[in-house]
Amino acid sequence: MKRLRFVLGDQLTRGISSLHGLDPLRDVVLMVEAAEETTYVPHHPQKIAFILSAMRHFAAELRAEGITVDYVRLDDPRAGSSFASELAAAVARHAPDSVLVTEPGEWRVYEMLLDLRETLGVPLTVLDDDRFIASRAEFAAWAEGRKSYRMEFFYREMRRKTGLLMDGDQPVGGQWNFDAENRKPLPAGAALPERLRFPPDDITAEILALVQDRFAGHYGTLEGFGWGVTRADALRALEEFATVALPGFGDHQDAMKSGAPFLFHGLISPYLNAGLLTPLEICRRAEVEWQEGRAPLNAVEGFVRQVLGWREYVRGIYWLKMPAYATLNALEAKRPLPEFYWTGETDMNCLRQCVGDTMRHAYAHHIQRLMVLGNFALIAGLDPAQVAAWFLAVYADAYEWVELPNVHGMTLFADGGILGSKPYAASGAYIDRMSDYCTGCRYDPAVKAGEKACPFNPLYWNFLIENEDRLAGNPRMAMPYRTLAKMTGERRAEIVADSTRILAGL
Ligand code: FAD
Ligand code: DLZ
Ligand code: SF4
Repeated sequence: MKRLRFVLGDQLTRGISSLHGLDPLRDVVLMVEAAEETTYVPHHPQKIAFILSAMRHFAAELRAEGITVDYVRLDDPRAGSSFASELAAAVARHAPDSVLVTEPGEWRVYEMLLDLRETLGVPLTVLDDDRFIASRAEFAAWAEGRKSYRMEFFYREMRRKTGLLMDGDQPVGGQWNFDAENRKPLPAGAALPERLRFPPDDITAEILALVQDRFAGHYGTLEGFGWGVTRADALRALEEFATVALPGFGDHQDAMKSGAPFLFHGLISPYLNAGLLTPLEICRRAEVEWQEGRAPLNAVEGFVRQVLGWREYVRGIYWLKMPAYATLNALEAKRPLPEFYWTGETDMNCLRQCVGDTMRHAYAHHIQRLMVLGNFALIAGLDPAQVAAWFLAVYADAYEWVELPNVHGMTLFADGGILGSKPYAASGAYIDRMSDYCTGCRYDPAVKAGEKACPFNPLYWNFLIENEDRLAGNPRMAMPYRTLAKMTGERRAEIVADSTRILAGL
């Protein structure tokens, strides 16, 4: 029985289900650098370089084991343009008895595989992706019959299932969640850890030249590319995070600082999402740091909650609600994405800093994404589809299964509350409290109206005014709506006038 095993660019795990039971004497592994995948959104060049280099390294590791890998390069003259055309061509080349592939991370690719089943001429089996802690079926069973889904309850199930940070059936430390301790700003002059970056080897250097040649027009710079591209690199990055940054991860998880996007964050999402690390192993590694007394519980629980809770939860929501989820727009937001998301050219320093970090590193940490880039998109009423396309393009870790629920659910409330219970809207005061951005800004977060006012201030209240019918009844929005109700008609008119001027200037 000869099997063709198709491995996608975010499935670079030796234990992936499509490689189970591989027979090196008969089977062929197919990997494809596909033009369509590199261009379906204008990916950041560092994202393309990371994926292609990691793919080439993984293929080399498989070959070193004696496995036959049919690897189609982007610059290969025989290369077609898409997964579909390359898979069909590979079936013609190898005449396998069947094709195996692990379920992909994007609906678009999943549909393509289902369509191919009809036309490929050999049986194609789509296998579960067992790298996730909860399978799609398990999440669907958890969601079944619930009036609302909330991450916190799902997370507790995952803690019980894995035994992570558990003492019998109770959470260690007597509490499931230490989030309240994880909101401290960075003290002035705080020492930050130097973070590990990886100098390109020969394979990566070749890829960087290819990407520079083909994708120079894409947003973002290749200069200073420092991502690891192998499992060994990713394990080094994990060790560095666990020993150097994890102890500070909890306290300063929400802090932001000019020119310092990495702070105490993991910098591991590209590795995790591409398969170079698995979620369970990184949670267990973090747990050891707490068990050995080297990292506090609020840091380790905070980290584990992101991976075991949020990451699994958003994936569950994605597969439960797609394909309709991509078209939801509960707040009927329609404004086009402003050009400054692509250029960084804006007087709002927080946005300039976060777009700049994104362009330089294909990375920004969670609060930069949620409370600056995302918050502005929410309160300015930007079109969710355009915002989602931007987030999918610009980060090295972006795949639709994780990006879309974060954008449509967590950030823009475009899903009307499927993923979270309220929109994370905030005024300039939040950004001022959690960052040093406002000191370098031409606007003032303490000024509420007029030309000098931080644009986030009027836009925040304008957002509440514009969405009063939709949001005023939400119990978690009661406090701001009570404040809004106390405002005079003149103050409301001033907010609307300032917001109209700001939005017209976008
Ligand atoms: P850390 O801060 O060190 O967190 C550890 C890990 O927890 C991350 O590596 C990640 O795997 C996981 N995690 C944390 N928060 C989330 C979350 N909300 N959803 C899923 N996993 C989470 N993450 C992606 O992996 N890909 C994306 O395309 C993506 N798009 C996002 C878009 C928006 C608008 C927002 C608000 C968040 C998005 N996130 C995305 C989640 C989060 O911002 C990144 O996972 C995180 O910044 C990655 O950096 P890190 O590895 O240093 O994370
Ligand atoms: C994002 C991406 C890019 C840029 N290039 C490739 C590629 O050339 N080959 C490949 O197999 N995968 C690539 N990917 C990832 C896919 O676009 C897609 O997101 C995942 O395969 C979905 O699971
Ligand atoms: Fe951003 Fe407003 Fe602060 Fe300027 S003043 S950095 S626009 S929050």
